[in-house]
Amino acid sequence: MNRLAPCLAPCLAPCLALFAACPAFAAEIVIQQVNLSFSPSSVTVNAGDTVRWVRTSGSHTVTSGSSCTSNGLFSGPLNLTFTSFVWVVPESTAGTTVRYFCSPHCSTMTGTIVVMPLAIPGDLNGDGMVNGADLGILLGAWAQPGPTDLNKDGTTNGADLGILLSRWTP
Ligand SMILES: [Ca+2]
Ligand SMILES: [Ca+2]
Ligand SMILES: [Cu+2]
Repeated sequence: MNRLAPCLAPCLAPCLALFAACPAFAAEIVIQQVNLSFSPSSVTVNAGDTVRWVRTSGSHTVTSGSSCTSNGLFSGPLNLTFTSFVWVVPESTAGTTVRYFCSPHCSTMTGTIVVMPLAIPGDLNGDGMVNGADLGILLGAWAQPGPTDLNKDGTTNGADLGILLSRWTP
């Protein structure tokens, strides 16, 4: 541990700088156009992720909306000139399902993007709200380590209760 110490400061500084730039650990999700379909046709992403559609043949579009009707969220060509299309998932879509289609083949060439809800500190059961259910989980794990130890000090105690209450869903 002591031998590592001299390395920690110089090593951590660039890491922390990177984390600041990308706090959500954004991922890139690749969807391929395969003949007259998108593959995979359904993906699950987080806000801040990048979705990249990649053309393999033909002339298509990537257009948000359903029933051949654009909803204006995104739209771009996927053809010989534009071989990929990129959409960065905005926070405004968190907790929703985004549907899209290819304009020329819109009756069958469709896909869905399930955007996970934003993580809320104190939402221990992941239902998007901080309420009595989460309080019960926290109290049930009192004086124990684990996910209820919200401030990561090694035990579940009053500090964690305070964090949970400060995030209480109105
Ligand atoms: Ca909850
Ligand atoms: Ca704690
Ligand atoms: Cu198409």
